Amino acid sequence: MNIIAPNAIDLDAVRALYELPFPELLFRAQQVHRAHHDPAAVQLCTLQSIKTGRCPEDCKYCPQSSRNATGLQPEPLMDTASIVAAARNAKAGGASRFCMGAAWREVRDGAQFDSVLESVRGVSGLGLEVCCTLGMLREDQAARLKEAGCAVYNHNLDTSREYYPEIITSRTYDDRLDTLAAVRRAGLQVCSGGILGLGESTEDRLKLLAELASLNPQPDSVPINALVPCPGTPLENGAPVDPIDFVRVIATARILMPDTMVRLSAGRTEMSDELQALCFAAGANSIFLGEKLLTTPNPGRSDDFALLDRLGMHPLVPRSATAHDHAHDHAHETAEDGTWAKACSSGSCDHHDH
Ligand code: SAM
Ligand code: DTB
Ligand code: SF4
Repeated sequence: MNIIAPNAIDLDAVRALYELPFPELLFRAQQVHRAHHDPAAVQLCTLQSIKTGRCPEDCKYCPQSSRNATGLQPEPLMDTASIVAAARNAKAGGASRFCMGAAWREVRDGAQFDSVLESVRGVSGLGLEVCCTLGMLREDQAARLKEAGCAVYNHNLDTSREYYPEIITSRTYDDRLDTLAAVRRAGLQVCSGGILGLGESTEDRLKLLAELASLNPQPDSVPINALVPCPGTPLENGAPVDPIDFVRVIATARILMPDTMVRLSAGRTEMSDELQALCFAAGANSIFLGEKLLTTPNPGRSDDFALLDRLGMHPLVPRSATAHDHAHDHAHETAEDGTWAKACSSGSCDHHDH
């Protein structure tokens, strides 16, 4: 299957959006956002590193690459019971999606993959949406993940095709696109995004967005990470991304990929509440919840719930978790005045955490 759209998104069109006056860009992003999503709902995902460190890949940003002397304590593949226990905690803490990450170059058939499949079965049995990010994989492996109950596979393009070789040389951009195509063919949802702050230009960021938006179908979720500069990596002194530029990227992603979940991903510990609020206003509608990403810190759960509360926002209830679809098929729920979730604010809904 060709996953590049026949009418690939034109870079000039992406740039024209990105360069709009800020209020106009935000207005347009909000229009798209509320036509396709509940703008007050945020998907809450929890990450679990199920195999940590000693990765053979040379990703310059990554604390888990064996090429980077980061002092990270490597850990072998977690057993299924421990993973399911972590997932149960994540669910109790409010997450609806559980994402398992392994510091692997690629998935290899054998006992370790069988163990991951067993863990996927266990976690999906808890009623959580399961996402895996295990490196490159083939279609038959993706199909086995799906069969075990995995809904989504994360594999990031990370940056533009042109800038990519500055960051990773141990696998190619086309390797990444091949994995995404295999994931799609197997019927899994595609989660693919990138990192800002790798030393890339604005043009590289726009090319990344054009590349993601040209996937056919477009990714179901797009994580936008801000580099977490890790001591011992070549990017340990990476300059922080300009916050307004960051919001522009989120807004442009929202307009280009209307149905996609845009995830405000790594880097939130360095972001103010105000910046995160602007990102939500620009169309971000997903975050990682919990004190840890894979190996680096993330804002605490209670801080995040306090922020959502302060903003009058609420956790997204996944469709799979709803007994009926009265108020959850949000794409058809926009009221005449353009506001959302009227049915739920009546208090009669027992699915949203009001
Ligand atoms: N090894 C698998 C792979 O690379 O596909 C899965 C795990 S890998 C850690 C997942 C993603 O985390 C990377 O593609 C990258 O976008 C992001 N990431 C890793 N280190 C990061 C950092 N220091 N700051 C921000 N994002 C990071
Ligand atoms: C993604 O785009 N970001 C997440 C998830 N997908 C796997 C990972 C962020 C990792 C940040 C560095 C760390 O904690 O090791
Ligand atoms: Fe390995 Fe993934 Fe880190 Fe690259 S990003 S070094 S593939 S764990």
